Amino acid sequence: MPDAHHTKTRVGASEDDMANADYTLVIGTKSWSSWSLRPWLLMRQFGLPFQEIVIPLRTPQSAAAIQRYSPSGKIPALVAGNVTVWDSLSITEYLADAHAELAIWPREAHARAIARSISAEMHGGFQALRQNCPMDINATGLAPADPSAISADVARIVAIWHDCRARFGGTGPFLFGAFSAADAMYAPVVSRFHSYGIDLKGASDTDGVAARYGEAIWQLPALDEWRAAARAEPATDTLGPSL
Ligand SMILES: N[C@@H](CCC(=O)N[C@@H](CS)C(=O)NCC(=O)O)C(=O)O
Repeated sequence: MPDAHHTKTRVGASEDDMANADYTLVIGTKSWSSWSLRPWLLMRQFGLPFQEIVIPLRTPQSAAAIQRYSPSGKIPALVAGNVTVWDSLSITEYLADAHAELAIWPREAHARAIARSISAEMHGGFQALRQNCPMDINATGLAPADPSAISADVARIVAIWHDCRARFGGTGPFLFGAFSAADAMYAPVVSRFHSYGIDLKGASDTDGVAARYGEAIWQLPALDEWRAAARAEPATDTLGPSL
C-alpha cells in the first residue's frame, strides 16, 4: 500500500464516482515516464475513472517501490480489483477487453489491425529515438544526443502518421479519426518532437499532416493536465534516463 514515497490521487472522477472505481494506475514521474503516459492518457480520454499512484523515478527507492506493484519491476501497472496487469500494451488490451462498449481500438477490422500494428511497432521499436531523445515533457530546446541516429525513426513515424491520417483519419483529427489506443501510444513521441524541436518538414512532412496531427495530440486537455502535474513534481535525484 502507498507510503511516503508515493502520491495517490483521484483522477477523472468525483468522490462518488470513486466509491465505484476499481482501477488504480501505478505510474512514474510524469515529466519522464513515457510508458506511464500512454495508459493514463487512454483512460482519461475514454472517461475511465481511476486512482493514480505516482512513484518517483531515478531515486534510490524507486526500484523497491515499483516492485511492490509490478512484478516486472517496470511501470505502468494497472490494479483492477484482484488482477494486476503490467506493461502499457497489455494494460491497453485489458481495458479494451473490459470495456467492449468503448472503441479503444477502432471498430472496423482493417483499421483495428493497422492500429494494433503501429502500436506494436511503437512499443517494440524506435529505440534510437527513445535513447537519443528521452521524454522531459515540459522541456523545450533540447538537443538529441546524436541527431543523425534518429532520422530513420522520425521518417518512419512521419510515414505512419501520414498513412493513417490518409486512409483512416476521415473527419476526425486523430490517426483513426476518433481518439484510439494508437494515439495514446504515440503521444510521448509528440512530446519528444516538441522538446527536441524535430524538423518534421525535413522528414517529408511537406504538407504538414504530421505536424497538425502532433498539434491535435499536444492540445488535448488531458495532456495539458499531465503537463501541469509534471510541472508541480518535486525534483528527484537523477540516476539516469527512464526511456
Ligand atoms: N515495455 C514496458 C516498459 C516500461 C518501462 O520501461 N517503464 C520505465 C518507466 S518509463 C520503468 O519502470 N523504469 C524503471 C525505473 O526507472 O526504475 C511498457 O510498455 O510498459
